[in-house]
Amino acid sequence: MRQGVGRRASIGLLGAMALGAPAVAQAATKKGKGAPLPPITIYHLEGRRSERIVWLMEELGLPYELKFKRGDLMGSMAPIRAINPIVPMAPTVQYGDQILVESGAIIDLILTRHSPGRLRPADDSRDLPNHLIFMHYAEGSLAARLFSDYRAWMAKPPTTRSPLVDSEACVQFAEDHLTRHPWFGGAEFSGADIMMLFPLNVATTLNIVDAAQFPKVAEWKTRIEARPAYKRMLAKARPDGMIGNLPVLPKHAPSGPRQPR
Ligand SMILES: N[C@@H](CCC(=O)N[C@@H](CS)C(=O)NCC(=O)O)C(=O)O
Repeated sequence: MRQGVGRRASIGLLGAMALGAPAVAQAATKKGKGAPLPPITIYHLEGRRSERIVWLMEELGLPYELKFKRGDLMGSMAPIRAINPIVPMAPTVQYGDQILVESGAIIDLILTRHSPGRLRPADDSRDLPNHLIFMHYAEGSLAARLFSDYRAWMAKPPTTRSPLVDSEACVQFAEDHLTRHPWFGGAEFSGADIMMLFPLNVATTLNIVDAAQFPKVAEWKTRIEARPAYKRMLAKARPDGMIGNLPVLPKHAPSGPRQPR
């Protein structure tokens, strides 16, 4: 079933291709129609990172097809393995005749090519570095360290935190940013917020960090959960709530003395 508001026919009438080089650079910071969107199919696992792409498309009002087997993560993985056997993971997105992976790259592609000026600070703004940092921090540092800490804990419950891999410090970086800015991209909601929600939810729901220590993150989550597009994503992509949860860590990890890195 196709989701979204079916705007494909109305987008991309001019696009950037008709413009000269300087105008293209300028147009990239303005709201515009962007290039025509090819057919998009999002291969999805409920409650997992593929929600980011569903949420993005709902925020932008762009059409997409959503594929998953309700209540069955293994069943949802089967078509992913069929089209993406080497690195089967969610999201995997069919984009015209191309297969896309990496949620950050997919979001970046859709924003820059198909939704210029939306959910991304202007090229010449002070907020663009914030947006880019958190677009990449979400997977490159935060998710990587959270899952590393989580797996280390499950293998051998620690007595003190690792000096090299420290989830608390990673979430604190996010908390500190939110004391200075309302959103991860700075002044306005952006793709960086979409990227950051999954690892921050992992951090607190699996008890990798103590949610009570990060009130700004909690307040940001409340604002995220009030967004109509986020609610539409939940209704379509997580119709029965979370399924297949990983075990929650038994108690909050005791913090050891922090070592120089
Ligand atoms: N960095 C990738 C990570 C994708 C990823 O690992 N997705 C998980 C679900 S959240 C997955 O598909 N895991 C498959 C498996 O564990 O078999 C991204 O951001 O898209």
